[in-house]
Amino acid sequence: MRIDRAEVIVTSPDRNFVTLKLTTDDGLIGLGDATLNGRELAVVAYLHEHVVPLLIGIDAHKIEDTWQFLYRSAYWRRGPVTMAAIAAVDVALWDIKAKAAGMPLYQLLGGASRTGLLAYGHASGKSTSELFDSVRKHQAEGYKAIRIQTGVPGLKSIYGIASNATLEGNEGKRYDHEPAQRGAFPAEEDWDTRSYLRHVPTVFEAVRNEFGPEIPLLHDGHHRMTPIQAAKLGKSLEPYDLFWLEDCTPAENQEALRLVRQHTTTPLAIGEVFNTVWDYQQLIREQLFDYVRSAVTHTGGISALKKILEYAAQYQVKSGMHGPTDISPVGMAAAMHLGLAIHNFGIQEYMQHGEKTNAVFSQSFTWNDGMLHPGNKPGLGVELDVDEAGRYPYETAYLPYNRLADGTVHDW
Ligand code: CS2
Ligand code: MG
Repeated sequence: MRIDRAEVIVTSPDRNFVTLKLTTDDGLIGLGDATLNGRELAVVAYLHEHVVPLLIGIDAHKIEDTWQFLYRSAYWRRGPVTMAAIAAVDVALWDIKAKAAGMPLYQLLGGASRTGLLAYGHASGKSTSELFDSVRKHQAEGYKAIRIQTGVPGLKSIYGIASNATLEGNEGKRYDHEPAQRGAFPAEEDWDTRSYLRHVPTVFEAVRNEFGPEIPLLHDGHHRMTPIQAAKLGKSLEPYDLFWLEDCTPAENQEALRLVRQHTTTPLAIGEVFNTVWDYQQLIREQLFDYVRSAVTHTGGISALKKILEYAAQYQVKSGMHGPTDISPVGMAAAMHLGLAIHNFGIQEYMQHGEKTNAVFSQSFTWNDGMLHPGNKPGLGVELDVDEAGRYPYETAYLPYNRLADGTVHDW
């Protein structure tokens, strides 16, 4: 079974997605997600120019060998563009192998270790009452675990809160807090860490008072704090029993979490911007965190993320795979198959894709009572409608960025 055709499909139904489609000589199709939010075309070029020509004629069954060949023969290692491109090939080959076996992919990864995947959604609001409405809305949709992001007094627009978010204005519509906004330049947001640190614990107190002690609550610091500020936040949130505090410091510096860890028992999650096991080496070995945030899409695929998670398992670190809307339905399906199979599954992030996206990608997963399941179709269980995809050409889009009151650029 050899690779006969390799196509890179770019589509922008609700947002930009990059998909690799591999076809074998006996007609099996494999899909892989290569979407790198805000830098999509860099991965398209990497695939088009340097990977697709190498794939034609290879044995589609050789997943590990192809991974090692693409990683090592490039000489230049790691990095989000390279690893997203390799991920797309890896996932497409797993899709093909599982279809050839006539099995859902999780069966080839060891079989199901659980009946479904606990998923969390994103509640948010500029004010506490908007936030409460959003929590209730998520509970009504079945979510059993909820991320809490809130506006901060004095700041106009910040991460996790849609800038035009009013529930009234968006009734019935799920607003996407993760837009790489369509336009030729990144939108500017404002930031003030002291105001944030004062405000967030009061919000969690209010949420616990309203919704009780049971519901797992999460929060994303989105890389904005210094280690000592993060330590202070972790400590001040301890009474509210968070499931996790995510990306409390900029992720590049693994050592920063040592200091945070010394001061707080609030569980920590990090790694959505990481792309190899080396980004986690110290974190895992020293048990400086609790949840691996990497997505299959950005970490070299199922083969590579499975190895990271197996290493993490030896240190009681669990999975918390990234699942915003910029992970395509193909990337989400890969995450669900992997999450179902591994022993150390923690939780799966699940923001729902819009209707246009779901029309481009038909999917077999189920969402029942707060739990995800990838479904039992052979392969990943996702099909791409190329004609429908063709209706939505790529649109330039950038993630926002931050400035402090004096104009200094800050982490977003
Ligand atoms: C976020 C991401 O889901 C999350 O936890 O941090 O949505 C992130 O902002 C986007 O994926 C950036 O592309
Ligand atoms: Mg995050």
